[in-house]
Amino acid sequence: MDKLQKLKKAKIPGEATGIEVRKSICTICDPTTQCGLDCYVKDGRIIKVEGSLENPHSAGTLCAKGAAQRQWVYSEDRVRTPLKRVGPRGSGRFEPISWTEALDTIAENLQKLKKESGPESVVFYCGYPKQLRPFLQRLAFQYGSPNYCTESSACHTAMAMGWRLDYGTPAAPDLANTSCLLVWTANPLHSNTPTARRILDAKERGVKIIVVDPRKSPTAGVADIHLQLRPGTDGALALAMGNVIIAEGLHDKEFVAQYAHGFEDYKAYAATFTLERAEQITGVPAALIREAAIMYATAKSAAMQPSAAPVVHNTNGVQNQRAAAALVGLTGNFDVPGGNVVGPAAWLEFGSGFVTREHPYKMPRPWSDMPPRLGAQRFPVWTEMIDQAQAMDFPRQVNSGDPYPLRGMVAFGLNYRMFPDSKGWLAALEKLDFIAVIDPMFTDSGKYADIILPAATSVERTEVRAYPQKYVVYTEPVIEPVAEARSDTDIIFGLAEKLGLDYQTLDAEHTAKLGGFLPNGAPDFGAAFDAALDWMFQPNGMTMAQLKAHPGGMFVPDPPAPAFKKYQAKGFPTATGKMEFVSSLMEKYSDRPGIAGLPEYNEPWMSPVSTPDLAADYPLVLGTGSRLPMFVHSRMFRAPWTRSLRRDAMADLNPADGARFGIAHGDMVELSTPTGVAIQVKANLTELVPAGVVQMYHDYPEADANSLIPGDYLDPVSGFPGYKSLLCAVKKIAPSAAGAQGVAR
Ligand SMILES: Nc1nc2c(c(=O)[nH]1)N[C@H]1C(S)=C(S)[C@@H](COP(=O)(O)OP(=O)(O)OC[C@H]3O[C@@H](n4cnc5c(=O)[nH]c(N)nc54)[C@H](O)[C@@H]3O)O[C@H]1N2
Ligand SMILES: Nc1nc2c(c(=O)[nH]1)N[C@H]1C(S)=C(S)[C@@H](COP(=O)(O)OP(=O)(O)OC[C@H]3O[C@@H](n4cnc5c(=O)[nH]c(N)nc54)[C@H](O)[C@@H]3O)O[C@H]1N2
Ligand SMILES: [Mo]
Repeated sequence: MDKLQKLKKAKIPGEATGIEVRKSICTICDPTTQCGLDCYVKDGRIIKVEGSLENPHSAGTLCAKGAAQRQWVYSEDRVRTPLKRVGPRGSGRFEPISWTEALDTIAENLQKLKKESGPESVVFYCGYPKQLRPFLQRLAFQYGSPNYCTESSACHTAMAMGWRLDYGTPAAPDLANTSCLLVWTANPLHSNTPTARRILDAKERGVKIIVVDPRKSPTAGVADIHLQLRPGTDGALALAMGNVIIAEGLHDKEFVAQYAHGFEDYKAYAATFTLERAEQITGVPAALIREAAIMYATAKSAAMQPSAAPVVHNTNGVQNQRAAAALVGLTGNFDVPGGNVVGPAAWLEFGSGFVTREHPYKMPRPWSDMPPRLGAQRFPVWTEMIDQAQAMDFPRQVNSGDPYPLRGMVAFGLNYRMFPDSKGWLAALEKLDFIAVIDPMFTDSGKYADIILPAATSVERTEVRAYPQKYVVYTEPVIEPVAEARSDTDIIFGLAEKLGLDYQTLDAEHTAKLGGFLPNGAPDFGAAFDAALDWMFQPNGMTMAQLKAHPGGMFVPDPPAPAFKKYQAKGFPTATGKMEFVSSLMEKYSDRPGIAGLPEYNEPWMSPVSTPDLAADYPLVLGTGSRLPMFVHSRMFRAPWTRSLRRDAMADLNPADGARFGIAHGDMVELSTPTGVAIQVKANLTELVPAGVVQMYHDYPEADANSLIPGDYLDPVSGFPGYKSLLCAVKKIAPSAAGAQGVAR
């Protein structure tokens, strides 16, 4: 082989090989991860990807999903052109159409629905993607619909609500400076590689680590203390820890006296959670609860690492989250170095140490100017706190027409299988008069749309990301869009133009800069994107031109110096101006079941304790969706590399339960819940899950865990589903084809 061929084979970049390294961002998984991506491009195609070394967040790493980037970008399942449905809903029969026809069709239908049933009859939905959100929210509100909702109806927001009900604001763990880390609860070793690395670094520095988790997760594996609780009992555990801390006199007396509201009531309530009672409820040995409480309260500084999901994926989720978060203030760890710190929310509400004008951009009109949004009657606490509609109420409102009919949907990244009672969700979707779906992939949800538009992936579009290291990256497309794909924001700008909305008016200066290109000039959507971001980033003095000059990213210039205990001067952004052990907002709605001023503990609605009759037939606790490292919701099943890492839909079952129910590793089992629905999966016997608990990953197209969960199994505070704790039964239906293979992980 000659030298050049060798260089080409080794994919060495350079003039001779024609291989160029271009910077992008992997957006396959979630925004707190999103690793820097070095794309090796030759002849307009990505031939290899690596992690960007200079990115301080991901530090050159990529996970299995990121490494399969090319299989995602060049997937057979990509939508190649705009499509018009020609068969019945769900048939999958579509015909290619032009972009002009597609956008015109969507605009005509939206205008028609607005005229006939009001703009509120159209739902603007965004699934997993994040970058387009401020733009879509603005589009919805300018069109006049309050029904802007996202996958955050099931992710992150309820956790933030828990913190905000206590403190008025979330507070992030100061991992770099802490001496004790309480992980309540997350498993970043599977879900978030940059955070995993920081936790392992902390471990090496000698930081004490406590992990709360029903499973022996890899993160629990590095803990000094593992509190292995029964799913959904977080509130009881937290209240018992609070009780130990107060009884031992380890609480911050000055903080609770001066800066907290309702401490005496909390103290009295927590006192009912004795160690014995807590052990009975949670299954965690009393001595271990006590040891963890004392370790956390006596550490020089202690930080709590929450997650967007597991605690709040329970019917008492927000209350449980409040009880856990209350320990931070109780022990004087709120807004102090090494504790949980309050910083400004930056781009896409992701704390990066700088301020933006994102909020005014996405809220061009107040809620009071629009009809009530989805979920407003059913989830009033959510509605008072969150600038979005609660999508969990979608099936109910479609079916009842109460308080008004819903008739249309424009959805960026829609997956009906992420919602509880997924089949009911799909049935509601089918009833709409008009659906447009925008997705890079031809999906099962897309088959129900009238129009499908092909979305570009992150490597085909401009991407802007801000990281907690106060680092911002602006990336240009590294390849031409696959077939006719367009970026989500271009599609939104295009729709705004067709709808004749005054979308680009930001302020006089920026409107002038845009030269009034909308609605009559030749649209330059790239310029519109940059101008909008320039406007949003302006308070911080950072411009897109500056960012473009640093393709791998740059540190935020002159970020404000971190300040601590800001509440001493400003108070807390709550109704009382104090940290609220008793929440004023929750008290307002405390006549409703499951809502109370104190962070009360309630059993999961379905559990061996709350519904013993059901438990006689459904003896196991079902948790769904604990993250697997190779999949991310519905996305990576379609990539052969990642799918090969776990080929079959499997439910995790403790070997003791295997023995109890006569199930061997690899057997086909029927997994059913009191809904009467059952799915067929393989049994994965593993010590990862405790006896009595079954864990099933969600979003498998062939075995949909969400079809097992009732649609109204929702936390009344947030509307979040109780994905992590209900009841189920397992029954062997066929022996393993390969025979028992012993215990696997
Ligand atoms: N049972 C159970 N259910 C759960 C959970 C659980 O733990 N258990 N977790 C919940 C949580 S926390 C979350 S966040 C949700 C996630 O739920 P979803 O957000 O629905 O996640 P996905 O199905 O992966 O993504 C939706 C669609 O977005 C598309 N997409 C990807 N990138 C882009 C893009 O750049 N542009 C556009 N337009 N589309 C794109 C994908 O192709 C996919 O079709 O699931 C929730 N559902
Ligand atoms: N590889 C991969 N990474 C992902 C995702 C993915 O799908 N795949 N999804 C992304 C998204 S959308 C999110 S929201 C995050 C979630 O990130 P994480 O929260 O870190 O991940 P999970 O596995 O959902 O939950 C963490 C742990 O919660 C435990 N758990 C289950 N039920 C309960 C309970 O009732 N109480 C307590 N205290 N713990 C419980 C589980 O055993 C699990 O080990 O991950 C993100 N990262
Ligand atoms: Mo999530």
